[in-house]
Amino acid sequence: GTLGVAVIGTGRMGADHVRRLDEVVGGAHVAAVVDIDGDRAEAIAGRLDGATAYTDPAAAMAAADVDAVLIASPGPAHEAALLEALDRDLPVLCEKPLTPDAASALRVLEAETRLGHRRVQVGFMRRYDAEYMRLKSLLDAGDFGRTLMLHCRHRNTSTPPGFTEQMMINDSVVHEIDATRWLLDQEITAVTVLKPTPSSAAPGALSDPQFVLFETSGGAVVDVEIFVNCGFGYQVRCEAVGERGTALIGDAHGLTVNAAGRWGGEIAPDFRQRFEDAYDREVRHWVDATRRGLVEGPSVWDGYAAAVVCEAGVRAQTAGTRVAVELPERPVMYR
Ligand code: ISE
Repeated sequence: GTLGVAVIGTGRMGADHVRRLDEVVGGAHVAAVVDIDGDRAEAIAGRLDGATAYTDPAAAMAAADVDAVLIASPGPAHEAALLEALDRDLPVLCEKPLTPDAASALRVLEAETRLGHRRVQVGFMRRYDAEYMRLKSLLDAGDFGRTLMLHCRHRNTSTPPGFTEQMMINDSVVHEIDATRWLLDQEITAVTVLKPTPSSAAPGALSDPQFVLFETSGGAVVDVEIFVNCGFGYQVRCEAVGERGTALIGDAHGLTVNAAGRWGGEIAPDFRQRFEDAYDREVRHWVDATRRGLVEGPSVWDGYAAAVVCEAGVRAQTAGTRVAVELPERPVMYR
């Protein structure tokens, strides 16, 4: 039969993943829908064939028809769900961030290493985006020589209520942290954050945009503009600068239009449209690997390393100075 998945959390991403498992990805079905809002879980489960609604993640994971877990609840709820799934040795796809701080990410890492085998794929979906994949192949091929710098821009139209300055690092820049580690195959060794005078469109006390700088173990420098209330759309760009060439992704994935004396393309309203293919490929890959008894893709180590860098980034936001990243040795299981 197909893989019975419990989807935990039915917010923007969770609801999108339910649709994806139900309509897009073969080989899986939604067996359980979990949300602290029971009515919301009921409403979504009611529209699917053979799905049961729960408010308690543990109860869903205990159900006989649940073979695997997709965690899409808010970051602070991830640790409990991950530990429960690892306790039951269930395969997991966990949305980023793995957890919102390094101590809790380490507890998850320890639980998986105690188990003795990988069970969790972390939802760094940019690794499944066609443009990022091409950039990665290009850099790996080595034609440009060593990569010296990455220039990244990460812009959101606007933030939902309650979006904090720390979330600019933990929820948004965490993608560039993983992309940097993955593209360069290096660790991030230091973070600096500079803040221009905030945009007048920034809500409340949010200092938006910010300029984040990484230094890496191989001597590269990476700059990230994070601008989460830019107002005009969702835009993620990355330009790699090598010794013998540069490559840029993120600009043109839709139509190019000529009209009324202008030339130009479209900008997606949010990440669900911009990275739709990446999410599809990611979830398809997870389902296929899981059905073959494999665990692939970004690991708990990647999630933990990102959490350690995030913590340094959040300190750099308030310190206003360069903060070094202290990463322990990578456990054998993740080499
Ligand atoms: C969100 O959680 C994401 O993952 C998006 O990719 C990112 O652009 C956004 O800033 C986050 O809030």
